[in-house]
Amino acid sequence: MPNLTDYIVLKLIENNVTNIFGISGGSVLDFIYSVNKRKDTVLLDTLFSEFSSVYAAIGSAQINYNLGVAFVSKGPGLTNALTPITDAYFDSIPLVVITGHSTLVEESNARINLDQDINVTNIFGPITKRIYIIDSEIDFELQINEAINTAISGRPGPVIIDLNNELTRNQSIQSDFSLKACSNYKSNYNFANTNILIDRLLDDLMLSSKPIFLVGNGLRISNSIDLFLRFVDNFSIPIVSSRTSQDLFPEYSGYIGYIGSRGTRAANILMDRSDMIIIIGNRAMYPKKSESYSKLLSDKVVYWIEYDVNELTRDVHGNIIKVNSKLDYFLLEVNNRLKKSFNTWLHQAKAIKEILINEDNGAPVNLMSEILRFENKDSIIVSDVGNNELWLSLAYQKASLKNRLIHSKSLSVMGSSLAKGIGVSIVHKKHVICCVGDQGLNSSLSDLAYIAEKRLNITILILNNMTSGMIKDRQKAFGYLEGLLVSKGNGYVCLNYEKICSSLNISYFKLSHDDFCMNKINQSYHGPKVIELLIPSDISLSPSLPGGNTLSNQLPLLDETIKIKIDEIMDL
Ligand SMILES: Cc1ncc(C[n+]2csc(CCOP(=O)(O)OP(=O)(O)O)c2C)c(N)n1
Repeated sequence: MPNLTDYIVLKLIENNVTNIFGISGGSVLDFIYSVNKRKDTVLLDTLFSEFSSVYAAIGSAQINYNLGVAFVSKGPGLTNALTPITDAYFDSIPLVVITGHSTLVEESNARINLDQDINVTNIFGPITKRIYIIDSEIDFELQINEAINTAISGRPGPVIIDLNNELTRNQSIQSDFSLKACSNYKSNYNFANTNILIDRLLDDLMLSSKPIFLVGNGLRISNSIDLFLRFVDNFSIPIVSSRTSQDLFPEYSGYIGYIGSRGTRAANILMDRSDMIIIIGNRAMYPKKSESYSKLLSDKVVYWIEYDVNELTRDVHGNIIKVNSKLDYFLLEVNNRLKKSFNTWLHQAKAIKEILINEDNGAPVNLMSEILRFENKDSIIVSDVGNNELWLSLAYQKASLKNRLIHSKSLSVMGSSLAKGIGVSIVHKKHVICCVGDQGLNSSLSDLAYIAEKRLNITILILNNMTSGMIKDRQKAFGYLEGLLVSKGNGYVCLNYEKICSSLNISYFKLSHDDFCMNKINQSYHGPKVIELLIPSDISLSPSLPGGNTLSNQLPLLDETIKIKIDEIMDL
């Protein structure tokens, strides 16, 4: 009969987990050896840090919409995992992190109660859906089932399973696999007022002539993309998204682009010109202090459809009407009851997108879009953080790519893309492109070494502007001109990636931002590859939005002839 950790592995396999990532330690040995017994079905991988291992598990979860699993040792192993666990919590990624303990760290006023250990609940409580500290075999199966169920159901997120080592060491405690009923995770969903508000929204839609959907990744998390697309065709309502959700439905012609201060012109202008906004699967996190967003929202009817009641407690702009509803329920209601179509407005939106398609580009976006097009159509693209991610978004839009694009969203962790890419590559087996800035790469060199050592089919596209570009831009905006700690000669260290690649036996190609010689790159190469794109340090981001400008007025301002064309389209 299987022992307790064997039982956990069985449950993970039942949930289609094929790869588990982590760093070994005394407190998780029983679990690891149980996984190894099932290596026909589920494999262990150990990256060079807990940070990277848990990010690999996150990547594996994001690509398959499946449960990600990681193991870390107690104490420092767990604290090293704090950033990726927080990331999974913010971005609703289903994740189980297994750890262990021999003695529980008590609460006291003392600074430390036990060497090499922490009070897990105090530190991780606020950034997990739940922590399961398992100290007894009574209800063990029930707790494991509930833990997995909690991670994947409702609004997904991370849970920690902290196993008592005496319990898992004791091989005589076994599970009979009588699959005890899972206790269902209780969602925060509550129907109060939902129907009244949907009635009101439908009334407002009848009065509206230019409604727009603003969507976000919640559509993906709730598995509602197809449903949404099916209905949206009936509604004829144009769609814009948050930047990090730009890959939700690249094939759909009614998708205009992503909004924001660094958003695409067409999406921003359409938002400005709309008279009603329906926010769906998106967190509506507009800074209350932002003049631009206040101007945008103040003359419109705005509904925010959100599943998680806790999310709705956030203080938002006064115009936003909060509707607590499941997305599928909301979409079905609107689909069944809306007796109006917005075809003219949808045509106007598409025409505006058409004439603005080339307004958001420039160096290095044009070359990036060529490189991305040149690489495999099926590649999964993983983004890092910094100016490079904003260029990547523009390049993705310019090249009309349809690839899956994984962004670092709410927590925006610099240097997380390579580890996530490793998780995607190992689980998904497809070619991965990790797009990263030089500072981001410097902080994930151990992941580069791992990719090289494992000969993973990953291309690393380095946007090397020899500076921490986003922070340098911020310094300038604050009036600090020196480039302290962010540019060469000012404390910032630039590495020679060509030499690093050569020593790691990674295929290496260099292009400068005005060098469109794509045939320098060995396209068919299967294995670790670096493309270093050299970008002058002083190229800054475009378009931008100075504080207070309406979203339509990004800089550089549009040519008068284009503005006139937009007005003509809107008058049709
Ligand atoms: C772990 C972490 N540390 C610091 C930051 C703050 N940060 C955001 S962007 C950035 C600069 C990134 O520089 P680089 O990777 O060279 O990209 P670039 O902006 O030049 O494209 C920093 C330090 C962060 N997001 N995450």
